[in-house]
Amino acid sequence: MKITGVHTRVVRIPLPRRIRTTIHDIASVGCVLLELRTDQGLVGESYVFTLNGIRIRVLREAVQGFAHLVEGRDPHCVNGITMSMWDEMNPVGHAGYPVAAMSAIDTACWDLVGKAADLPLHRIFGACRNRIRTYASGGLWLSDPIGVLERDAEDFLSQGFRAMKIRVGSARVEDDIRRVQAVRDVVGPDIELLADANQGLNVGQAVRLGRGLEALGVGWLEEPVSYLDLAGHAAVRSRTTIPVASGETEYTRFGMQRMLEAGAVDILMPDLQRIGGLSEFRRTAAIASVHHVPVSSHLFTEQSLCVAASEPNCMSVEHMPWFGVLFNESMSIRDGSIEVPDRPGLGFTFNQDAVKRYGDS
Ligand code: SMN
Ligand code: MG
Repeated sequence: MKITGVHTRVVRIPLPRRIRTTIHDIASVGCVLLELRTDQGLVGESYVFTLNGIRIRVLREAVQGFAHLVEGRDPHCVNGITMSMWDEMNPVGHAGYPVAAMSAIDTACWDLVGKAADLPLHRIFGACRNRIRTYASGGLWLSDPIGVLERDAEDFLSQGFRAMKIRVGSARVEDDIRRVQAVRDVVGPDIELLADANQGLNVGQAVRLGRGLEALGVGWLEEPVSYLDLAGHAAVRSRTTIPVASGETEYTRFGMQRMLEAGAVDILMPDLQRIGGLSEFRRTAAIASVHHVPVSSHLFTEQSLCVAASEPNCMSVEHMPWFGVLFNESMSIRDGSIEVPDRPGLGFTFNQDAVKRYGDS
């Protein structure tokens, strides 16, 4: 099988409401949808995105810019293809747009490998489960008043979730505690609550908040401080007993390795786009396993199910509903878990009506 064309389209998906975290202000997501076409008629699909569609044309160009390393090659040689991209991006560095572009191509190659074999990717990788625990992440925003938090929490329960994540990082720690307490009151003691500070705190604040959250049975404190402050992460870990989750902002297995070696995390959170694709995600899970650290995927819910179902130390996937409108297939959530689809490849294909509807170019 040979890849004959690298095709990209841009879509912009508006969010149900504008949201804020400590560092984000988001009204929409802009996606570059990638199609790798082949001489066999099979199409490999993947996407990468930017918040609010910022510099989306740069991202598209980054993907298209690798076309000459992809066209004419067999997607089964995915390691060879990613090696050439890795070498070529060396002058600009192994982070940012080039890694995102590599991620899109690597993931779409794997989609083709699965489709060519008529097998779901988790079975090609070596399956270890067919359901994976998830938590609801598309709500409980820092910009929401308590009434909205309470309504979101109820909605999540009615959708079948048994875990959910709230964004924290209010100006006063007491306000965060009150907000988490309000959600705890709605969901009761048996639902897992997680908290994400999006790097908005310093170590002292994070320690105070972490101790308060522990008392409310919160399962992890995510990105308590800057992702660059590995010593700060480690300090929060040593001064609290709440597990620290982080990793979404780092790039490639080398970035993950630095976090692990610094003792920065209890839970590692690779993001498919920033890690560099499914190949690099699998390597990262293996490296984390050497450190006895579990992995929980960041965003890219549909695309991460295959690794979550084949990497033994993957404990959960984040459920973000933003991108679901792009696909013909939807995820089934029951009793707090997502069923891993048995369809070939990634198991999710772009819905052409949605692509047209949200099309930006
Ligand atoms: C997050 C992701 C995307 C937008 C805002 C916040 C967050 C997460 O860090 O973990 O989902
Ligand atoms: Mg996060």
